Amino acid sequence: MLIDSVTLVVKAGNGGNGVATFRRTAMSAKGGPDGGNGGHGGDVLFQGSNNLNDLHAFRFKKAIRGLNGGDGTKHNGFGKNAEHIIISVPLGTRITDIDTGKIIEIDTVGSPILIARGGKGGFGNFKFKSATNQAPKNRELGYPGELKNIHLELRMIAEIGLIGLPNAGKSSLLTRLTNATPAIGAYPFTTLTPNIGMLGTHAIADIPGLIEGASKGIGLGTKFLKHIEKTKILVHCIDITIDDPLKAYETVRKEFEAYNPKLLEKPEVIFLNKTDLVEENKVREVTKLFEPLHKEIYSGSVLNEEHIDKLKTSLLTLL
Ligand SMILES: Nc1nc2c(ncn2[C@@H]2O[C@H](COP(=O)(O)OP(=O)(O)OP(=O)(O)O)[C@@H](O)[C@H]2O)c(=O)[nH]1
Ligand SMILES: [Mg+2]
Repeated sequence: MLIDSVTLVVKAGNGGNGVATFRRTAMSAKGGPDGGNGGHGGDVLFQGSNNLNDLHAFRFKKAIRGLNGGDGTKHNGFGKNAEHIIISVPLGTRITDIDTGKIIEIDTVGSPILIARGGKGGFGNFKFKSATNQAPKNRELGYPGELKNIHLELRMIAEIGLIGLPNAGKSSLLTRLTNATPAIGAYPFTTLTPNIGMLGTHAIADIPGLIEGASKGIGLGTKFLKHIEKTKILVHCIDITIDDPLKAYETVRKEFEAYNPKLLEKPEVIFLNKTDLVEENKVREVTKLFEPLHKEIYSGSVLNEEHIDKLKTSLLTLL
């Protein structure tokens, strides 16, 4: 299953404590202050990665903790600054700060982005020495690292989106175009969350079926349509065995329009599926119905290797 939404606590490392110590040597029984400063706590940063497909890695994670800075030592020894932690997330991850609402989109493999800053180290007593106070006993504790409550949501950047009514054969098609192994069932809403597969280096997303009224929350609603906002091509799967294939097409398009009319402008390939179940006549007839749309139309069966290869080639060419 694709894990596309997680909530996490991110706690940066605390600063190390400053210490209060005094020089004690054979020569000076009452030396001056020599307590060193604490080291800085480690930051927690997030960075986009090409090698991750989902938020799987965070499935059982509740919190990410940065490393604490080291405490200061005598002889004005400074505590060690903690190393920063860099967390990899897939491209297309949206990070929302739950408390402030601030949103960061990770869309490139760029430099790491700071999410929680480590705490400053505390000053040791050496730092407090002044003309009027030659033997300060005070020192600072380290400052706490920042704590952020965040929500990670994957807005997947699949290049191809498989769309259509429930039971049209989207998941079946995904298994034939890619190495993915989603559930396939002879009933609507087999797919409840998007599946993803790779055709070479191109990600293809199988989107749960849409039905009339999806934009009003009927069926699974349109919450998964966010996954196709950034796709380059849509493959609209249509079950050729149903009574009114053109109406099936229009139903899905209407829901797109209600969700985000921009989706209607995406290049769309029409795949009339399950041709093995009907007469050749019927295939010709239905294809004619779709011709006025001036889209690329393919017809075939997911059970037919030749048909799938043809579709594959044309998708790769389009990309
Ligand atoms: N005979 C035949 N059956 C097909 C073909 N494609 C899909 N099916 C069958 O149609 C049914 C639905 O297929 P799925 O791939 O689960 O359909 P889906 O569009 O992913 O459905 P949802 O996940 O419910 O939206 C399954 O029983 C498939 O075996 C085809 O080309 N020929
Ligand atoms: Mg499915």
